[in-house]
Amino acid sequence: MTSTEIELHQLIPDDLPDGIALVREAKERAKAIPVGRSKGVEVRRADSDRAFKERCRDTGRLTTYINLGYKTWAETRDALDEITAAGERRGFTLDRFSLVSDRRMGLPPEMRDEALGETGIMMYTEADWVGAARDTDVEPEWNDHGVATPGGIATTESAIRAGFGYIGDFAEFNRYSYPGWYDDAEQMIRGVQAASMIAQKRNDGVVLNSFIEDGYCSSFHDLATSLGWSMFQCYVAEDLIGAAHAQSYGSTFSDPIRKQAFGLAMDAINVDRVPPTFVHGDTNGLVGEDFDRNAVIVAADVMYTIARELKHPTGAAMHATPVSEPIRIPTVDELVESLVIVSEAEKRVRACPDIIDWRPIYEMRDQIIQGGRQVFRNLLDGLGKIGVKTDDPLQLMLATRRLGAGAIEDLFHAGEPDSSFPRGFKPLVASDTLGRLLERKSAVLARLRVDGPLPDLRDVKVVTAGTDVHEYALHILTQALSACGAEVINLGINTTSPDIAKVVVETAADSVAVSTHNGMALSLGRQLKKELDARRVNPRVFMGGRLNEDLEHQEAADVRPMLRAEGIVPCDTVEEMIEHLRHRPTDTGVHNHPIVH
Ligand code: B12
Repeated sequence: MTSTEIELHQLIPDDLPDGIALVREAKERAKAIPVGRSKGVEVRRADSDRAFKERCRDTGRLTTYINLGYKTWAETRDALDEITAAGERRGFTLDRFSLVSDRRMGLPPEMRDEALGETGIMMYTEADWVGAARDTDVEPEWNDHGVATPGGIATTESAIRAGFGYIGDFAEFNRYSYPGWYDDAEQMIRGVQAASMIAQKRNDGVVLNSFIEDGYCSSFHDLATSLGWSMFQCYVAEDLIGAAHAQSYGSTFSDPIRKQAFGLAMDAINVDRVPPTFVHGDTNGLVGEDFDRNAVIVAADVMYTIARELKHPTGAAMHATPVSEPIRIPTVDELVESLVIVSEAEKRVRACPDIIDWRPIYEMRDQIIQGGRQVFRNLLDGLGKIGVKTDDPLQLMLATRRLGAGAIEDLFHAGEPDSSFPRGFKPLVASDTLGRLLERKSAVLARLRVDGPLPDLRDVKVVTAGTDVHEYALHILTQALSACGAEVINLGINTTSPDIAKVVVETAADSVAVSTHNGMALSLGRQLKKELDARRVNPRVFMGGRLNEDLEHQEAADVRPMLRAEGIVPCDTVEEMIEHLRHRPTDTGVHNHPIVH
């Protein structure tokens, strides 16, 4: 695809309101919203969370951060109390936490009850919001399912009133979707309005937050594209909307040189020097249940970040990923362990600050910056040529959302053409995401080939779908099934059970493969079976990802046995599903072929 093949009406509907006027009006309305003050800011005798972070940056004090994904504010507060008490005993300080929310928080309040509950917190009342800001000294921030969502205006107002200093996640505008909500233009309109409300509070120290890997940056194959995209986000958030905008990164980086080089490149484009909220620990490099191995990966990762932060301070808080990350929301003990790792790592790095040779890191930083500038120019010029108004934040947000991460990188990348790479160009600085995808795909294919040629699935017609934002497994799944000759109808990420069932009928597929990660696998499986039954089709149903759910007497329970009882085949690996298909088992208790009446 080239940008000349894209027509403006595919990206921008005729009746889209003027984004510039939308910003102005939302700022005007936001004047009436009072800005709260958190207890953390008071205790630290700062004017705002941002001012506190700037002070830490300028005085060389490192701060710490955790994600907290429990169900209610009461549960979260108790966990925070336990963690801070452990800190007093074990010699660490926790400075800030993010409330990792249930995806339903992204829906307008009146739609939240209808959607399936997932992992994460629900803020039910204003008292919950005020509690998060006032019941604890630890500074709260709001990221997921906030600003850039259909329910973003209500969430943003509650967060401002309560005294949250960093409110996000602006980066989610381009990818996050919400069950039952199909109007992407309206979602972007609300996103622009919510971001503008935060922009209006700029002089009160309120910051619009982006965690770039929640958005497109977790999909790009080149770090130059990620930097160019981050420059684009700055352009929209700062230049066009007028917000103080912070961008954090880190979860998809495993290689320390790439990670620190990218961090320095992000610092170089941070012209207003707004402290990023955190540098996230590596989450993608941790695998399985070998927590000892994960602890070493986590410690090494955070040591390099600490070294970079001490040498080139940005004000970002340090985050070590809990060792149980691949499996579930961490327990309090696992969070405490992550903070002990940060505090020990800090001591060790401070004791030998010159242990790192920074030259290759600076060299890579410069390559990323140069490529990033080119991507940013390509992107704005390209959108302009299609006819998108490049000074209108709403048009830019909607157009790039409709294009998608893959097309953006295909069209506007910086590297030279090279068909041996998946996107047809050679990345200037390949991302770890690309490395991992290639590695995982070839590992799966190698395992499938172990007894000879790839299994022959030419008579299989399968609908594949992801139910949330996680895309890597779906990618590997579809590639492996296609390599075996199956006909794959891939619905992509963010699909719902009715979408899937509808396509099964339309395509007369004999199998369905669903990848789901957000902690509602049983409800989802049952809902999907119901939708299929209602349409009187009976394909084989496979599910994989994180097959857990909070049940009445057990949190994050393994629901695989219950899925089996529903006639669904739970799979830990792609190979397992292919094995089933190869042997055409009937042990699922379902017919092999759809019955369409
Ligand atoms: C990367 C990641 C993200 C990225 C996704 C980026 C992207 N572009 O895809 C980002 C940062 C955006 C993200 C967001 C969220 N994430 Co996340 N994420 C992960 C992470 C680190 C890796 C998952 C992954 O892709 N692994 C690589 C793939 C290849 O491996 P896999 O998923 O295990 O899949 C393999 C097998 O399971 C199997 N498989 C998977 N699906 C299927 C399907 C079939 C049919 C078959 C046969 C096999 C199969 O085959 C695959 C290949 O071997 C995990 C933690 C971890 N280290 O695993 C958390 C994790 C999955 N995320 C989690 C959560 C909660 C979320 C959020 C809901 C947080 C929030 N409240 O906002 C959001 C999702 C919001 C939304 N809108 O949906 C939780 C899930 C918790 C749980 N269920 O108990 C995890 C476990 C982290 C944690 N410990 O809390 N996440």
